[in-house]
Amino acid sequence: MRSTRVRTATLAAAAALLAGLAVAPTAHAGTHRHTADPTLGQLAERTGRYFGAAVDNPELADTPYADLLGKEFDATTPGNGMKWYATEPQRGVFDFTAGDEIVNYAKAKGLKVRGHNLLWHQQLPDWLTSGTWTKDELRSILKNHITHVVKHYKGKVFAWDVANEIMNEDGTYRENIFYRTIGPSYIADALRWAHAADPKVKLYLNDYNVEAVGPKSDAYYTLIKRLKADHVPIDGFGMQAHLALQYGFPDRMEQNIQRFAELGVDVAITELDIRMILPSDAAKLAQQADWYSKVTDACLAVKRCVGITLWGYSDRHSWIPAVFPGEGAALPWDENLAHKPAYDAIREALR
Ligand code: 9MR
Repeated sequence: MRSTRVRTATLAAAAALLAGLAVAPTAHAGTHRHTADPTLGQLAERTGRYFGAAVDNPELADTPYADLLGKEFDATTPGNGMKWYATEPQRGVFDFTAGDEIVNYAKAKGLKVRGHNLLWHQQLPDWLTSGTWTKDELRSILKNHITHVVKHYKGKVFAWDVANEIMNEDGTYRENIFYRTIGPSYIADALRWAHAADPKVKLYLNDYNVEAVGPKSDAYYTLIKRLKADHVPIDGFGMQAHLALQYGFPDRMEQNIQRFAELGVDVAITELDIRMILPSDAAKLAQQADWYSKVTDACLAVKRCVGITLWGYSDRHSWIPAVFPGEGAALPWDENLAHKPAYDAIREALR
């Protein structure tokens, strides 16, 4: 796969030279790219994939940031705008303001949208977490939520993270409110309800620390295999890929992507960022660049790896410093929206 791409690129360059055309230089300083250079989105499209970046609603007011996101990428994910606390703040009362704002922005910029997410143990509304529910009540609450949200975004999102972060590190089920009250059947039910509301949208399970082969990804492998055998609608597995230099590159990532593809589901890299212990320096930025290209290569090596989404794209807006004090610098653009080495590394990998 790799050597084919390299060969194709070499042939294209040779053909361009024979035709007397100048081959555009590939190195870029800052954000000043030659206007004819393809964007990350365009480079990914040439491989049949997308390259996206998540965006949170307040960031849309940062005009230079939102403009660059709209130019460079061909897909986006709302960082928070479609989560349960935002979409159903009171029981049975739906509010699509935040999600719609992102969908409208994406439409104006020509980006496609990944829906994120229909159920998660975090960012649930208080009415849901503080209530005491019977199994039947919670099933009906979950069904109603999924049905309303998926119907509202029908035709507007191409995929949904239906169930987010439902496994523990050791591969056991996370004891979230749905598991505790309903049992593990809530997962298949959620997928079936989402499919009933929009039969065309791609339905994913999504989690972090599943990029390597290990107990957590094994649990998803077993679960998806069983869901498939039971004819439950499941289309994809999302690897968030919140990586950190100090923990090492995920073991056998390409093989891991490949084994899910062989189960008959798509794989997407859904929330990629690669943090480091601050301050950053040239060596860490070089290692980060190498990792960004390794993740891109791993996705490109598997036909069913359909796209990559960064969790934001610049260190100006990133969830990391607030959650991991002393860590950050995780994205391919810096606070001033200038390219870091990771940016060129991703371009090279996509070519
Ligand atoms: O980026 C999101 C941040 O703004 C929120 O405060 C946070 C709440 O936990 O969620 C962040 O996004 C998460 C995503 O929805 C699921 N995977 C982990 C992401 C980073 O925490």
